[in-house]
Amino acid sequence: MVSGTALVYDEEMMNYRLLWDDPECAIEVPERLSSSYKRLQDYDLVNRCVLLPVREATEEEITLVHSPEYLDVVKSTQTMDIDELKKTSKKYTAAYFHQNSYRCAKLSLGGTLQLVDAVMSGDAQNGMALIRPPGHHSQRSESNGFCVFNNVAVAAEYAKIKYKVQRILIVDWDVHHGQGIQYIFEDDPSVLYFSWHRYEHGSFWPNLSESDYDFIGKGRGTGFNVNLPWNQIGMGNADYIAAFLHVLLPVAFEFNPELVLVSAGYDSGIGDPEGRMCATPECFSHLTHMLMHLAGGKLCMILEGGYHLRSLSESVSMTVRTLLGDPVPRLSGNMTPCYSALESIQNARHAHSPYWKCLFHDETRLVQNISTKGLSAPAPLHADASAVDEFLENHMKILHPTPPMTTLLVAPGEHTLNLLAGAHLEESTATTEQAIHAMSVFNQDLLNENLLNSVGKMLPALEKLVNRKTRNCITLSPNASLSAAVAVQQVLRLGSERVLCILIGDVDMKPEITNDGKTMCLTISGDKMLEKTISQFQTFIKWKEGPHEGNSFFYALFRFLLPLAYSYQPDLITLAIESSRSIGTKDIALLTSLLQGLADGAILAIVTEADKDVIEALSNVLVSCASMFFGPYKPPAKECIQSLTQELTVMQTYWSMLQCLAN
Ligand code: X5A
Ligand code: ZN
Repeated sequence: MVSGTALVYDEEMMNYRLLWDDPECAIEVPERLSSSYKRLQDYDLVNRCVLLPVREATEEEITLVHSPEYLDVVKSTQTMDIDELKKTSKKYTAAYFHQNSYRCAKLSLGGTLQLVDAVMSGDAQNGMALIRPPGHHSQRSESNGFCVFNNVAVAAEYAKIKYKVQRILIVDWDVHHGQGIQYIFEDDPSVLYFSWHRYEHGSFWPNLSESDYDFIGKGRGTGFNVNLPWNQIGMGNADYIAAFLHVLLPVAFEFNPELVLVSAGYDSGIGDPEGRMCATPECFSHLTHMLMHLAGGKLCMILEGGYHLRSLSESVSMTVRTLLGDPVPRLSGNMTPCYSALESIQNARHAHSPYWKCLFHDETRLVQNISTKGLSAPAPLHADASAVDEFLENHMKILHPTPPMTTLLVAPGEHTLNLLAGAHLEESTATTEQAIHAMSVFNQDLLNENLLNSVGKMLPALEKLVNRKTRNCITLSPNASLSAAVAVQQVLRLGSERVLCILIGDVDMKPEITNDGKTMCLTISGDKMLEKTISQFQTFIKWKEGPHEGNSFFYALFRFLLPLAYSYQPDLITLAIESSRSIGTKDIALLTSLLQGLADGAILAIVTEADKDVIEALSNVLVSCASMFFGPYKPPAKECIQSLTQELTVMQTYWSMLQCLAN
């Protein structure tokens, strides 16, 4: 199995800077690199990565994207004096050259290609390149927006040629539109480009009409360019997560890339003077975690912008930490996307609905009158600069520390434990009296010795889970849903405040749902369901995979299950999988893995003892965070969509992350 996170860094890329007075370019400083690297060291993350040296990109590599004439211009800056450098810079927009620019741009691009080589060859699972100059604004024959060579665009062409990759996803989470990448791939269906960016109806740099949601690509590339313009500043965690769940991820899973490149700019993070957005460093953990589920985990992060040094370095650290497999921290703040964000999401979904099956199931329509149009001043931000600095200074301290063990296994009796290498076996057990007591409110007809044993073993494990002695827990039980019902009751007693309980299959027993919001219960079953949603804390969907191991489940995942979970913000998740389950092992693995973005990864998975496939799938996900491959998208059965739509209609009035329409 491929493992390891690569890190590309070389302080030589600090050897160029702006030599004259230019307020627009002054923010792009060498310290962007050193402060990010320093923070990675502080968090002891550098030691855990495989360090890759940079190299110079060759002329042949540079001209995969750039014209030889432009290469000559950049080359010629090596020997220029200040006046000539200034004059050359002024030929372009928001660009500056230094005598070392050419050398650093070659290292920046070469470093990016080193990362692609490591990930494509299997030397590393994923990685990050800390480089400058950035790349996503640079065009075939033009420097632009501090960018000299288009690192990510060249990397995509390079991967296509060297590794015969047929589908590459580029995710540009920098706050500026990477128009350079868009121009290079606008007619190319082998590269899906997604970018969100501060836009404000075109009043924000680079002020292009082709940055709007209705530019969707050209010719054969139509549908393969996804723009999500933000028309207001102040976008935060909820807006970014909603954008991923409702726009990027469904399309990306349907596209089914073989490699994911991220134009990882952090000017979209809190405190940045360019972006003026509000997303906290933890948000980048979530974005990273979600992308780790594509392309068998082949994920390359390539630094672009990011101008608030503290925010940049914290967000870079959260990204690398997540690539390494550490638990994803919980998001702070209210999980309600703002109205303007919803409008942008609605329009992007509508613009792409003819091209992607996953968007076609829903009703989509354009926003009639965009609410922010005609506004002269942007909405004011709530947080002032010193509050932001204080927040960034302290955010790591308020995160839960990483639990000492990853997985605790509760397995009564003899079991094929080799499936769960790396898990710790729960040794202690509660007394029979304690087990009987814990089960006293449940149906006594279902009680038997096996079940008592299993529950007795589970009780001490629950304490460790609630007290974060273990990140997650896998429990084998003769009756998964009954064990789940007992577990929910117990963890509430132990101090959990919001427990999300997911039941898969036909279940005997449900946890008791009180309307105090302390529990939310979600059932996925293949049968026609008699029950209808009666409360915002209880929901049922019918979902059934066809005869072939299908790949339709991610529709339910992104359209319903994850938005619901992100709205509810559980502090613990119980997952019970009955052998009567109607969804495949890959579906369960993907669901479980993505749920690790919630509740600091505190998941209790309860599986029927006989279900070897699920036990193995869960252990891959929960113990060793293995990467996964999914086939092409197969649209779900009509009745599944129907059942989901019916539940959505009710639930979205309570849980705002479910909404895809602003009006
Ligand atoms: C890479 C990047 C921003 C250029 C802004 C010019 N460039 N106003 O973030
Ligand atoms: Zn930027």
